[in-house]
Amino acid sequence: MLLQTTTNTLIDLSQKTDGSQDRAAFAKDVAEGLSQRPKKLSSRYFYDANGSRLFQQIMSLPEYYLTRAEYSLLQQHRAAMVEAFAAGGFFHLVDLGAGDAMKTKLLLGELTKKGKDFDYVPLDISGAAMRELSRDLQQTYPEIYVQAVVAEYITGLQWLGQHLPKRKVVLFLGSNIGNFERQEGQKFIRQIRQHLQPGDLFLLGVDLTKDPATILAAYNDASGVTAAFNLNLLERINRELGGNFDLDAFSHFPLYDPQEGVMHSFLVSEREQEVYLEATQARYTFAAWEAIHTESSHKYTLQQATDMGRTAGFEFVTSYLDEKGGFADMLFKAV
Ligand code: AVJ
Repeated sequence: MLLQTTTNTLIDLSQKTDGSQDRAAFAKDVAEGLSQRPKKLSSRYFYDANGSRLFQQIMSLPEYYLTRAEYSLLQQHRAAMVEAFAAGGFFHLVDLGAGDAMKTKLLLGELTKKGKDFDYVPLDISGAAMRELSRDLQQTYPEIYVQAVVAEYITGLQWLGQHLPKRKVVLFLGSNIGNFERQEGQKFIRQIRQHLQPGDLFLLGVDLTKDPATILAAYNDASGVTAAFNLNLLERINRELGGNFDLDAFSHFPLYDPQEGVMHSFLVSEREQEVYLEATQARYTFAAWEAIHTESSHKYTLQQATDMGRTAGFEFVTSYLDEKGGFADMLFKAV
């Protein structure tokens, strides 16, 4: 077979040129969240350079089963998945929140090995990650045409609805759906569906409900990496918004609600204190033991996830599970 090399492209749809717009939006969100009772901060701000590095460490923690479970289910089912994807001929493989594409590479390898006709469209908010991935894939898979897109999910979805003319297979892996509140998650999957055509495929990675102790441990690791990941949010506020959070006076507190199937993370103020932010020129007060809600990670039953796909305008095709039955990649087809 002749090895065709391609020149990868990178499309940057993030608006900022100097980060000023980003910082203003961040400041506004933080000010609003810290003025509410109960206080909250959004988990979308975890991922600065330091937070992304800490998340990489989380993925290899012994307690954090999610990444390993999805990796092993992809290893086990990649041949079947690839046949399902490629059944209709050429397709755009869209990877929402691709990051370093550690798991997607299993599929890229299989698709290439089987000589399937596709191109790869990783989408991520991190420009650095997309440049790195594009370079990396140019080396490892020179025959795959990679169009990396730097954008927020919604902007990216609009772009691909308009610019990718052929059949699409959209991946949303890693239980990233878990960070949406249930209604928001439902809305997001409907938005994905709105940018697809009947017959397009959608693969959704969901962490399934299981022993609460297993779930809690995954967000409360013995080595304290998850605590550092959570606290990094305050460090980022200090650095980017001129805050004076005393990191020693806040602690990571995880809580799993087995009835709602949701893992909550908090940062608890260990004493009464005041924090000042230069960006908003305002003070925020904390009572002793007052908490900031920083993250929800929703767990789903297979039935709940199937219903969510159907409600959004998909037909359920099949679920691929890991050996322990704790994690599923669910395949849907747009109707
Ligand atoms: C990236 C959203 C899948 O909720 O499991 C890991 C983020 N937070 N440990 C998750 C996270 C704390 C993770 N997701």
